[in-house]
Amino acid sequence: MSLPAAVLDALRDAVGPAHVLTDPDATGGYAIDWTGRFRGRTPAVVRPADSDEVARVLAACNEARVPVVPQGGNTGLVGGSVPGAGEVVVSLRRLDRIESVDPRAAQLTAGAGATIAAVQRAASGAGFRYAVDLGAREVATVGGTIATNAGGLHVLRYGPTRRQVVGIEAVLADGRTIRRLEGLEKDNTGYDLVSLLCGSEGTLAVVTAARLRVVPRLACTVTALVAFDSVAEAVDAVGTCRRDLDSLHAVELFLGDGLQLVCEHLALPRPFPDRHHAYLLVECAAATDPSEQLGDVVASLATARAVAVAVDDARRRNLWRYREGHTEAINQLGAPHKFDVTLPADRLAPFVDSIGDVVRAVVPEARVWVFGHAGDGNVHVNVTGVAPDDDAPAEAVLTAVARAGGSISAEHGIGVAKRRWLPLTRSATELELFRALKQAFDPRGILNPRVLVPPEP
Ligand code: FAD
Ligand code: 2HG
Ligand code: ZN
Repeated sequence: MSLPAAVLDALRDAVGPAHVLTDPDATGGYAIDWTGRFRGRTPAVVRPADSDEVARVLAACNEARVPVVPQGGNTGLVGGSVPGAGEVVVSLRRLDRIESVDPRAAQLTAGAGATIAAVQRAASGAGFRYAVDLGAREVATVGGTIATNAGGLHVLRYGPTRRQVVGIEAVLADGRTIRRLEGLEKDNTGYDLVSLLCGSEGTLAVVTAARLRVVPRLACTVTALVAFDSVAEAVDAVGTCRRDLDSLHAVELFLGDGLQLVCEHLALPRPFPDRHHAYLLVECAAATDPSEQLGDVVASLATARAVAVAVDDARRRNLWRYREGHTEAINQLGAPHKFDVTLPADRLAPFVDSIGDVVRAVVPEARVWVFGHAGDGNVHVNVTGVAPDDDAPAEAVLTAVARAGGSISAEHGIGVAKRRWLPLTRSATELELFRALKQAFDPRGILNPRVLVPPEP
């Protein structure tokens, strides 16, 4: 796992010797994922400062056929940012410049390494908001969220990351750069390369900057936590919220056992004196106070067993802790197997109710946790108590999802974790096109070669 001296020299030449890390003590953190499930090693972490340096780095690696893994915040949950086969890591974090918002266009330009929280702050400073929000906001980057087409908490209102991206600057494997940062909302001049790069998981090009839409900042936000006796009742309530709340901003689902775990591991007080089977976190945001509207709709839910409403920021954050704390609390049980799946709305409740048994039928010792973005039909199935390399949970969960007409990835992408199962929901013809695209963008196959695109059968 060492690099030819000429390649190391070229990398040092491109970014400066201080930004080519080779000491395992310095590179270790770049070679393990957030969950601890995916681990690798790398001969070098290269930290370019701008798109020209990225171009020089990729040209050198391409010339020598050295595979690379692009990396942003390394919060991805499918192993796509980890050098599992000794790849060079190209860290984009130094490309973190954010230009001021153009209020006439409601857009800003951000470097690939800017964090989502920094983009949110920049948007908010100009009276706008960046519509993408997720638990990893302080670390996840613009480039990483574009590469995974990240979803998050407000997809039901604003769509996923792809819908926020007006333009992209990206470097191809051979060092050539494409740049479409003019911010043209309408541009029908052929294939939409910007959209294609969203969700391409670092396999087609390295994103170096993006032109992003921002949305109006809504002055008033109110959040309710509602308890139900069954998942089916909670899912039906999602329909009522979608129909009756025009200010609906987020609808998140979690279950009684997940809440118990979060309360124990994060030392939080229980929200209600009684235990319930399913919980919905419903948030509304509008220019004028939506409390009354949300209160009326919640009061109309005959199946609601308990309700807590929060208007001020501190109390709202406390309610969100019950939902956002799931990822952190589950990780304390040991590296989980994570599945981010979408189901058609009419299959969501039966899926949530049955998936624990489906997994335990093949791995009896497994513990199964389900929570997610109920408004989008997207639930996260986390399985703990299983060895990191055991494929049985993936086989069971992803097959059940495909049978139910769902998608095996709603938001985290395919990465290395799910590549084997991509044919479950993508046809042979689609996969041939995937390979043809990969070949066109990256003929030597140096960009994230173990990620997303399955090899020829
Ligand atoms: P990384 O993890 O560094 O990389 C992810 C993928 O993108 C890899 O394949 C990598 O090679 C590629 N990549 C990274 N940067 C670039 C670039 N500049 N150009 C080309 N390819 C690149 N995800 C959601 O969708 N919704 C959520 O609600 C959500 N919540 C989360 C909460 C927590 C606590 C955690 C830990 C993760 C969560 N995630 C969520 C997953 C993760 O944050 C997202 O996948 C995010 O988009 C990853 O961004 P990153 O900068 O960390 O990318
Ligand atoms: C979330 O919605 C993230 O909180 C992470 O997508 C999900 O931990 C997970 O499985
Ligand atoms: Zn999620």
